[in-house]
Amino acid sequence: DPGLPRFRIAEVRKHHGQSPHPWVIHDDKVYDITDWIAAHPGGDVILRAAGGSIDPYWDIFTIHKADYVYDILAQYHIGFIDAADLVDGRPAQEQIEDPFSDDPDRNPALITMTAKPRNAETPTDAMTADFLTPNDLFYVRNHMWVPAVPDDPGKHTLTVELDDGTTKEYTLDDLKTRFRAHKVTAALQCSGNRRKHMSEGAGRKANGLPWNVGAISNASWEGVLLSDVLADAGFDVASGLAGTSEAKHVQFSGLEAYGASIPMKKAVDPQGDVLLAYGMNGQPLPRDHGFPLRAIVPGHVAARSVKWLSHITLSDEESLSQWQRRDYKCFGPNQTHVDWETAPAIQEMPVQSAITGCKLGEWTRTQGKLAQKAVLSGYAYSGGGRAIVRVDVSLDGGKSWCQAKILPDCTTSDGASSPCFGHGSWAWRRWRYDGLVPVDAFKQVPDKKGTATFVVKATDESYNTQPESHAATWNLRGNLATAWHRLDVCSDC
Ligand code: MTE
Ligand code: MO
Repeated sequence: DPGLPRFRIAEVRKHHGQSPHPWVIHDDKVYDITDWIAAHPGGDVILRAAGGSIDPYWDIFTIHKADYVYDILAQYHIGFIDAADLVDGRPAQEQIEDPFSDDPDRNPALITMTAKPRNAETPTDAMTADFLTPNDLFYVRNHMWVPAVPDDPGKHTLTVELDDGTTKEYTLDDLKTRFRAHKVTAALQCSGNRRKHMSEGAGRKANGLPWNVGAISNASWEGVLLSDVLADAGFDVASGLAGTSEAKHVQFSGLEAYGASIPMKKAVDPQGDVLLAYGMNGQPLPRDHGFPLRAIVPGHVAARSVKWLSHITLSDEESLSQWQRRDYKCFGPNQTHVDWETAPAIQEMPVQSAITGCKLGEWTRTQGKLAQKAVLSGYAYSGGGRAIVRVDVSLDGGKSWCQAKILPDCTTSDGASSPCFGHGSWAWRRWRYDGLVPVDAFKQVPDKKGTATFVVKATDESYNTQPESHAATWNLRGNLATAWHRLDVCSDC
């Protein structure tokens, strides 16, 4: 209705998220969303956009770009933006809030994939320099903006809702003072780690950020046990353990509307070490990693370790979020139009390894043949707390193999540089290999002196090992790219 009133943007701003009548702008139209909030499927995160334009948020939550969403919004249309505030029919760019304007500063050494939202890899030289990745070099995977720091972090509240609907609230101070603190050393790995290799190796582009080897990092986390908090909130942990509770899943939600869930079995497993963490490597959680509180689900895909944790809900159902139901699942290489319901959500991770360092040295002779010294390093990791038992390295493209030395991190033997906390093998293992590359492993390529292909694959304690080819495990979302890591290395190039 073109007869509706015109509003200046300054007027719309007064109808912010805490006002009694929140408004939003979409294109040049103004909507009073007061009555929509309770019905909004994404919850009251919609208030983040109130007082301004909803469009930058819908660029993040692309799920909204559907006709039915516009139809819903149309019911709340109350007016238009005054022509004085429009440029080319839209509110001027500088008048629109940037959802990412409050994101923290980052270490420039991180390899940025996308700035808004922030996605960045650990730089290769820092990958396995330390057993525990320094906090400011830990990879970052944000689907949205980083929620604002609460005025008083100790007052940040976590709401725990049991399956009978009863709720209990804990402030961060409550968690720290009323429960025993635990430390757990655990790697987090994004299910998209090495997706770039999958696309290149299979010769088919998989959808998603083209992560290299750096969407995995390792840290020591400090917090309280999820099962202790559930017990305190009134949940019968023994029934969860026995599998007799009605609640089968523990759903986590973050302040910016991200959500995911884990099976009850993992949540209450006394050896599962699921933490509500507020500390990382002896410091408070950095904002990018979930300050002031996050879930840490060791051995599982990092997508379940929900950051900026504000709600825990026990349910007979998995989280309804798109990240539980419409993403982070794998299908066959032929399945390009998928029925998401037919595959389980990724939880425990498969076995993975990568080469993160490679130095060629001087030429020498071995058994009468010329060979070049090579020093390789990298990581190996498996999910479910399964220990890495062997790392195989090949310097000739997979024809012959040797075993890398697994560094003594996490062990009690002499030379252990870092102890590990927790019941499972949740941390990554670093490996080193000193070897000789036979001269005939370097294939002569025009313009290059010679290229050899180095390969690594790891095996875990269940004798699971990595697939040889990415073609065999290619999937449309490029999840769980765990095929042998092949690295072409050029001598004297
Ligand atoms: N939690 C919230 N609230 N929002 C997010 O975007 N990303 C998930 C998980 N938890 C995410 C989240 C994904 S996909 C990954 S890989 C890890 O956080 C990344 O954790 P990190 O940024 O601390 O490395
Ligand atoms: Mo992820």
